[in-house]
Amino acid sequence: MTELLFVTNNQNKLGEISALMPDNLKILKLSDINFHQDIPETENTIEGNSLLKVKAVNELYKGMCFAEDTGLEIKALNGEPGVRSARYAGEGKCNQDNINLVLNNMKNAEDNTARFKTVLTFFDGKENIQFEGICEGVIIAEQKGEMGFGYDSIFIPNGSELTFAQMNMDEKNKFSHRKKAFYSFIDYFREKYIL
Ligand code: ITT
Repeated sequence: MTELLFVTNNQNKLGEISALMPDNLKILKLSDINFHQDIPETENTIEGNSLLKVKAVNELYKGMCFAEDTGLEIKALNGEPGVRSARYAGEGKCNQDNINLVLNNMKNAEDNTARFKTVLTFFDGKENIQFEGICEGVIIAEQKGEMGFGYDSIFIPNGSELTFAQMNMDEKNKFSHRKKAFYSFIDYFREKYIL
């Protein structure tokens, strides 16, 4: 069976992508190739950090792999937290600190529109190709829901009344930025490798 390494240390992402993976493709985790390092995200764009993750395993792993970087872009905050989504409140701060800072910065905002943007980078053994997925929605004033991760509890995607954190994984995947990027990639992959 064709194997695809998913370069991520985020178990929630792994769960969401695993649920979407076609049956005839096998997903490999970083632990399957004995890669246990943190990958510092040092680029200043989502595209750059997505590429950097794939490059981090290139020396060790020569097979096909993919990685993705995701950011929450809020209009009233000029696209922030964006590429700094994981570190918005500063290095060493936790996810709740990041959420608190967003809610605080949005207190007087008139426009609450926002979007999640995912850029997936696929390395085919020779070259890299990128796929984008966007989910438009709004930021709410108070956290709602217990599921999901990251900023899910303050984001409602357009077309729903629930936050991502009030949805189970299958429901989130109906709207999600990650699913859109992943499906564009899988469409490309199917055509190229005739799955
Ligand atoms: P990697 O190992 O894949 O890099 P990560 O957690 O560092 O995992 P990112 O840099 O792509 O992932 O994501 C930055 C942050 O954006 C992440 O820590 C979450 O707080 C948030 N985030 C990403 N995807 C999200 C989603 O689907 N829903 C809510 N928040 C999300």
